[in-house]
Amino acid sequence: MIELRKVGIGRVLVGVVAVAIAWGTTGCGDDAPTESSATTTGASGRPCEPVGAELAAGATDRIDVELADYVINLDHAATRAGAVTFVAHNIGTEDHEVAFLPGGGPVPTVPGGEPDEAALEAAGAFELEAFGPGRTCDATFVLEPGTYTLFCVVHAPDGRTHLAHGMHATLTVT
Ligand SMILES: [Cu+2]
Repeated sequence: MIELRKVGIGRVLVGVVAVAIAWGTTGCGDDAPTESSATTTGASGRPCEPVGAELAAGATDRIDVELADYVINLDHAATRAGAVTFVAHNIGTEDHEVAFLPGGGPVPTVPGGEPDEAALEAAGAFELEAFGPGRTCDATFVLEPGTYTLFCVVHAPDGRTHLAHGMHATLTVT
């Protein structure tokens, strides 16, 4: 019950600050690359769709996030509660996203390894949508204290998710 209550709080928070990118509303995890609309030299794949730009001016921390095939590296993995800007750099060769699971721990999956969309939605998961190699994309979220699992469930060429290839990290918010 305690876990459920925590998740409920996270969901309310997300509902306030990140309605537009709530889990399950955007076809997250779709692996089909869209036609490139790159305007930056060397960039490809999906364009960046920034999140929370209106919150960025009030951010109290900036975390640089490197997205590689298939690793998420945070330049620091602990921060304070409040508005936090994530500057995500896709240095890999595939599209990558940054999804957040409030409460931390393993990302729920269904048999076969696909993300459990219903469980993620119930947990208040939210995300910076996938964007292509060579791109940098910003997302600002208001974070409550707690642990968050950051992960990517874009599909690799082998059909498995990037998460299944180990693409996840942990962020601690105090
Ligand atoms: Cu990825």
